[in-house]
Amino acid sequence: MGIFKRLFQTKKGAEKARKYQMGLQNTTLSDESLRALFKWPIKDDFYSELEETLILADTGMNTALKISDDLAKAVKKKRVDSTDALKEAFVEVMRTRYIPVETLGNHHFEVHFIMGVNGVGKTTTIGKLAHRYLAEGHSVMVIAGDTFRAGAIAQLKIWADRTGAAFYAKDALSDPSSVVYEGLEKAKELGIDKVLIDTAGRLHNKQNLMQELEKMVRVVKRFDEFAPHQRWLVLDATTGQNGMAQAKVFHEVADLNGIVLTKIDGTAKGGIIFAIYDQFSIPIRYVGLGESVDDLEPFDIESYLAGWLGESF
Ligand SMILES: Nc1nc2c(ncn2[C@@H]2O[C@H](COP(=O)(O)OP(=O)(O)O)[C@@H](O)[C@H]2O)c(=O)[nH]1
Ligand SMILES: [Mg+2]
Repeated sequence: MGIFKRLFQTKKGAEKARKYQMGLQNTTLSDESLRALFKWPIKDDFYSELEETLILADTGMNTALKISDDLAKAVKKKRVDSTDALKEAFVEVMRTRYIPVETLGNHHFEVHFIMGVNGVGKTTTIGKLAHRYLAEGHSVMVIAGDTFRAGAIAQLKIWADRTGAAFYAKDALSDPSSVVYEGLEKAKELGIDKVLIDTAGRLHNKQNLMQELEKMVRVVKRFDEFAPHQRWLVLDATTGQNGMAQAKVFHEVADLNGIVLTKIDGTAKGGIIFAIYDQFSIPIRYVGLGESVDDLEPFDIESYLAGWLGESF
């Protein structure tokens, strides 16, 4: 039985992987690249071709070299002698490199800052997350901390209505920190346990961004010294290498502890998340696979790589 078939044997695993596969249909590297490359016995120039292919998938050079080195070592060490064992070694290398061993805290009251430049999918991701958390039995409030455009507030309201999440906003151009303060007061009053805060993504002025976010952080700490618990950067997979610059700025400003990679239902491969992990150790939390409410899946490296390799199972 092939490695991916084996991995997705359980029904739940298979459903999840199929969802990725559908979302990644356009992403799948074409036959000339990864899929064709992963054949035993490997070609003489296998590792340099792998590096090129990974670079085309937006991992950047350093990360491509690291992955390729790790795989070469694993192939030797594990005495790989079949196509399937080769794929398995690749999955294992990627899992080891990019999935941190974490003990996630169990928070009663969990505040999320959802950050990123304009248009990456912050508001949409908040809607999808609200839907997911509500389905898991949590109570959820979304707060319109992006007060820069009235349209952004209205868009968040639509997601709140659609999902049934509680909603807090003030007028456009209100001070985001005061919106957050009042929103959190309301959330406490209602006994909400997951708060999702939408933020403005005006990256062109780093000083402003920093001041605004720092002020918001001070405000949430009045409610919980460990807040904001989740400081996630939303990245648009189609941005490619520019994602690295975005991660750098937001990490400096907000000490990120999660990445959400959106729009991998397009043609982009999203390899930038691995480059970002290599550089800043920020784990990948979720991937956006489309525009509707349930097109958000927890990041699952096996499913992701199955999509990359165009594997069926
Ligand atoms: N195809 C696709 N589109 C997405 C995804 N996430 C967001 N979008 C779209 O990207 C556009 C910008 O999203 P929005 O949430 O307004 O971005 P924001 O400016 O960061 O809040 C909208 O048209 C969304 O429907 C995704 O995972 N896949
Ligand atoms: Mg928005």
